[in-house]
Amino acid sequence: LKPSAIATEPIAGQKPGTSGLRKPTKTFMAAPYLHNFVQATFDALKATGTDVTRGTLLLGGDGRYFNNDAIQIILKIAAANGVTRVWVGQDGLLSTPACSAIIREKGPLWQKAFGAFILTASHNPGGPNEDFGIKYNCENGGPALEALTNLIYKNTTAIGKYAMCEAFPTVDITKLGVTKVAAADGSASVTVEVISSTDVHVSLLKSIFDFEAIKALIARPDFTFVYDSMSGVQGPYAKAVFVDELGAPATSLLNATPKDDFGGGHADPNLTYAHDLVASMGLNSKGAPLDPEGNKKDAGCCLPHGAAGAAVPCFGAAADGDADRNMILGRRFFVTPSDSVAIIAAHADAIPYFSAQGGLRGVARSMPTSGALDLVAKKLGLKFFETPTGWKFFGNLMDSKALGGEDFAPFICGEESFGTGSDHIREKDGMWAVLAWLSILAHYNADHSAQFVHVEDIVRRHWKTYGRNYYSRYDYEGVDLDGANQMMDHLRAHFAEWSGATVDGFSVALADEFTYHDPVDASVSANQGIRILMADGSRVVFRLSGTGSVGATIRMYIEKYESDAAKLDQAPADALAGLVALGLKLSKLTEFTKRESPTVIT
Ligand code: VG1
Ligand code: CO
Repeated sequence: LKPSAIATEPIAGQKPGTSGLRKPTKTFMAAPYLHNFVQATFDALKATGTDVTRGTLLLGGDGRYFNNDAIQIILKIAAANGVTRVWVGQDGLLSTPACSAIIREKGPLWQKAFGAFILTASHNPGGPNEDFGIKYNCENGGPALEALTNLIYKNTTAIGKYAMCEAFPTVDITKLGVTKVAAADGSASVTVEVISSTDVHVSLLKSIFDFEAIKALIARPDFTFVYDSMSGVQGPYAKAVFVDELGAPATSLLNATPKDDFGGGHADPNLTYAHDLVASMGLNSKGAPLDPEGNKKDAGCCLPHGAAGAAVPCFGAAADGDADRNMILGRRFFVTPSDSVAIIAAHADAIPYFSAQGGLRGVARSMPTSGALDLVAKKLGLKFFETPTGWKFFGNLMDSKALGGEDFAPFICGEESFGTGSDHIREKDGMWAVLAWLSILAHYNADHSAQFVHVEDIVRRHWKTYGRNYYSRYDYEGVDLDGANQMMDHLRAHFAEWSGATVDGFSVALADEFTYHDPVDASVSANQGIRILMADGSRVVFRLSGTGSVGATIRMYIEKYESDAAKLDQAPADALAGLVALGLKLSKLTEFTKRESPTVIT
């Protein structure tokens, strides 16, 4: 346990983005890239008063290439920095929501985790030629706030040495159990415990949802569903929840064995990347039914007429690499993430966690997420917040009471990027969202002899009540950074003149750059996206992604609100065409980036 001080030099570009530091795997594998970042984090923790010698450090990742080597390296650095207890997920696996749950729930006070290193680049592809990532979560279970990530970054720019116990043994992380490593003179010791990856999170979910009701739904002979873990970390959780707890057949699970390259796929649950699932739910990559007449032909719940004549399940869902995202599909029906969070909020009483606390009190969405949630908040009289992109901003709202402010809990929040969750943890939770939808389905279908109420029926009913927020996101991935910055500067230089003007027939109420004033800690986050807001509530928003690892990704978000009952059934692409054209014209996107079309439309 003798720490060595190893000389190192700053490495440029170690600035955590929207959710941690993500870079090509090869960059991370080249020592001391990971070492510098981990040491910079420990230095930041010490400088901000976290005593890492007490409590436990949690360690695990989404199983991507380099996951387990990184764990052994971090163990050596943690030991040298005075950490005395570590929990490691079995096989090195821990989903992002499970980490948040374990930090919050596991252990008696003296053992409680003070934080976690989560090894993931989330929805970015994995493998030796793809991306790796690391992020630090704090003792509330949420991602480190900007004050801490800025300090970590600052430390990486000035680092001169890192500490490492080079003789620390390689710990077998495949078997549950405790390894105690003691100094030769007995003066110090480090306890590494390999823990179940799934237990804590699954018990938490069982305390939130009515598993018996969901079990009864799944047991219906006419109910079928598929869940695609996309070869990410969700597989073991999906087995534990759906098969072991809810009695679903193992054949309901797709890609449920974690792979270090996610099977060569892009573990991002959307209409483009989850193509197999999407096709098996009877949909094309635009979210439109492959057989538009299919649902009318099918009586009861789930009968044939899917892709290639296969049976189309009643319900489908998918997770991303680190299992914090979700995609919700009905039979031949795609639920936009913005609608999903609004509909879950509107049905919160179908979930015991909320009904037992006297009902939902607060909701929040990220700025680019559609206004569907706002309408629910208004109607139900809920506290409502609009935050910048990234889950860390929701945490302060959930913790408001603990921080001496108002109590907004119980709380639901979501992002357009397939992220949904509540204040049961401080990360988005892919499994939670799916169980929320199954709870809603169980609620509508408690009478097993009645006509089955589908996901599509529930969503259409919602639109009838609240109106429909047509929504789409255009992603331009891997564009030249200079071009992307020039485009944003061009928008910045011009939005003032569009405010209040009529542009191409659109009446622009306000065009600005979103700045967030955190109502809890009064921190200010500027430059959170340029928005062009129309008088009728329609919007076009531009942002640069903060999760890419090379070049830039431009995101253009388009939204149109429609309350006319006769116009609720348009193809989103048609409903949004005028706004897309306006956004492309005002931003001069093609001129600045030379891109004629987006990489992905979600
Ligand atoms: C993207 C999404 C954002 C999400 C973030 C992390 O960020 O837009 O909503 O919170 O990814 O998700 P950006 O900066 O690239 O737009 V995950 O599942 O990759 O941790
Ligand atoms: Co993720």
